[in-house]
Amino acid sequence: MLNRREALLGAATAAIFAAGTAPSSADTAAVPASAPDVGALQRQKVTLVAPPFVHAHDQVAIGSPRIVEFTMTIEEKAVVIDDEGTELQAMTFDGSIPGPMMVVHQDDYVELTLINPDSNTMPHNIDFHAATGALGGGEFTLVNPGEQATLRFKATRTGTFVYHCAPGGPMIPWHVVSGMAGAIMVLPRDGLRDESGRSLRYDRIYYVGEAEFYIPRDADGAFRKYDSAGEAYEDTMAVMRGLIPTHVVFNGAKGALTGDNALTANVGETVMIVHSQANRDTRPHLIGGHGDHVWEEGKFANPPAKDLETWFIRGGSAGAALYTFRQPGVYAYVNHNLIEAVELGATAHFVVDGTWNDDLMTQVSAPGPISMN
Ligand SMILES: [Cu+2]
Repeated sequence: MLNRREALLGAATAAIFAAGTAPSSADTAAVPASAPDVGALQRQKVTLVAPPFVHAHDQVAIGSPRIVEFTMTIEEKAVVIDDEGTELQAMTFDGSIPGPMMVVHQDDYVELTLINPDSNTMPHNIDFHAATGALGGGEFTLVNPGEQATLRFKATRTGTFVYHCAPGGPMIPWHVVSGMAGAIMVLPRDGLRDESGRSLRYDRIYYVGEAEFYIPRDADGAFRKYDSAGEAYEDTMAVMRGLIPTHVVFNGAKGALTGDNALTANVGETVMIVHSQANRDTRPHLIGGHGDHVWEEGKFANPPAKDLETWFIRGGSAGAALYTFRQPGVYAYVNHNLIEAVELGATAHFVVDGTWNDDLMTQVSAPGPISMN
């Protein structure tokens, strides 16, 4: 029997299956006690949208648990990750970094078809932290170029969870820091609740996927460009082993969520921000605002923390924060390691419309000469 560590160290998939950690479909059929009667369940096909946006969904579930069908296509491609034209030989779920966010309700079944077109060069898979068993689904979804696989798992636990590619050994961190991570949110069937059990709702939801990149430099210190991910592999691994990223960004590139791409809201609206980091710790902070209700670990079974100034997202997890904007203006939403925010790229902007509240803040006197009396 292989354990997770052996699998992470690069055991061949064939060996994993041979060791019997995961039953074949034939085995499953022979164990009716654990086989779900999903044939009777309603099916819902959801088309995913690129972050920071999230597909339309109900906050309170309508009806009984269903099978929610998603499809993601893996794309290996070069992407520009800053305003200096630096290139990452990226690997992506559905073409975006992070991959698209999925939303279901507790006890729904997630049915994901993962497509690896033959234009790609590498095997990929998906490990859902929301799922139970078989390396989070990684064992059932390892697809070579030209293949697809479909995984179904029951979303038994509520919360926001990371998913990421985990094809074995050093491929695992390399694929993750090349862009292959995203998030899924499993809502309680009756919606979100505060610490006293009162219902909470959001008017808007945004998905901020933080990622860090390790771009090799040439002898002159300039970022190197490569023709393919494979060609970049060895140099990139050398930078990765130093653990100092060259870029720490939200949604795939420095500036991806600022300027024309800023997130928007109105005064009085409650915004849900889901923030994931698949590989490294981070600490979101909304400059000039707060986290009214924050599930740092992203797990809705636990009561939310209140009035947070900065919250902590553990590497390998996704957290969720609710904030009702009280003032108009431009808010920076940052990783409050400010070096990472300002120098390495981890900054987003919220542009908020509405009427200024003088009671909350006012400029009593504008900057001027120092008065000596
Ligand atoms: Cu991959």
